[in-house]
Amino acid sequence: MSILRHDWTLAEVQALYALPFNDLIFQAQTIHRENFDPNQIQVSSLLSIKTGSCSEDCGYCPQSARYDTGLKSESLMPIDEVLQIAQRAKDQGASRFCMGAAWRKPKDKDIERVVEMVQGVKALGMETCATLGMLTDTQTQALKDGGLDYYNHNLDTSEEYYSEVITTRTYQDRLDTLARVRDAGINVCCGGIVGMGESDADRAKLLIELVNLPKHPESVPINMLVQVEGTPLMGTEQLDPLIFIRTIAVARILMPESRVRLSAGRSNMSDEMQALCFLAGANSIFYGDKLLTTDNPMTNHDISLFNRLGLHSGGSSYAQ
Ligand code: SAM
Ligand code: DTB
Ligand code: SF4
Repeated sequence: MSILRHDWTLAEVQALYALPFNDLIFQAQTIHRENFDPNQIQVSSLLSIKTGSCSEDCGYCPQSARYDTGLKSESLMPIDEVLQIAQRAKDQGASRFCMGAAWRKPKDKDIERVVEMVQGVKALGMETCATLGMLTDTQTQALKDGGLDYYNHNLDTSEEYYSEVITTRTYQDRLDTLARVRDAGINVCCGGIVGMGESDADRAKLLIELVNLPKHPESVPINMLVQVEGTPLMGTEQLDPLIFIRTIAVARILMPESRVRLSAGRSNMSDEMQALCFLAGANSIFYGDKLLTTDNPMTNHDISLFNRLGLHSGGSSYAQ
């Protein structure tokens, strides 16, 4: 067990980022081994249950109605279709099923349908996660009562850089939804995106925001921006992959007991880069050929990568 701190300073986090790479990875891997089985990776599968036509202006997102990305919009998927896809994901080895919807905030009648999906997915014996945008207290409670295990709601970046990327909702809106989810007793999945043109300080500040939440999020997805034609962030200068790996390592050190998820962007990463991310303390991935609307590595490829690295997805999550 590690000490869980909520008082990291910018100088301390920047000092971690500035360590020689080998020292940083050694520190992260040491902490990782104190808290987890180092060869076990949790696998989640994602499904977009409602696609596109979103009113928000998130500059990275192919699903915003404001950008012409050629994406075909789809209304809320029928429950039986969702359950068929969840069963397939389970058969392929996913332990958690995450349902994503392109909403600013759901309507109460949408929540009723999502609750039925949650109940159905749980009945298949999978953990459930949803990411539906901003929630009210009543909606959060309805999801909790329906058995939702995790809610994903990302802070995305530092508070300062946030307004460069999104103008239609505030950082505080996101913190408010996260507080509702935490207070309702649902596990929190919260992380961000790097490679959006943010500075080193912005990346450090995002991690400090996450660590300074009243409780560390149980899951911390670290996404590498997937650049999509038509979105404002298309053409952003590529982030040095070593800085991405450092971000994973710093997240591991700051949040020793959280699942750090190597999330979007794996399709553009080499096997060797992903191996370094696992060495740096990532112990969760999105599994399945699609993220929400963009490509993810083929399942066969991930199975072969796990075999080559001696990783497994089952068994105990924590170090004995
Ligand atoms: N609409 C809801 C919301 O934004 O809260 C839920 C779905 S939204 C697509 C979930 C998350 O996906 C975003 O917060 C963002 O972190 C991530 N995301 C979206 N587009 C991405 C991209 N192009 N690259 C990396 N991550 C992305
Ligand atoms: C998260 O942090 N990453 C996932 C999940 N939470 C919902 C989404 C990634 C989306 C990538 C772009 C797309 O496929 O549309
Ligand atoms: Fe809408 Fe979510 Fe995409 Fe933002 S990230 S445009 S809220 S779907």
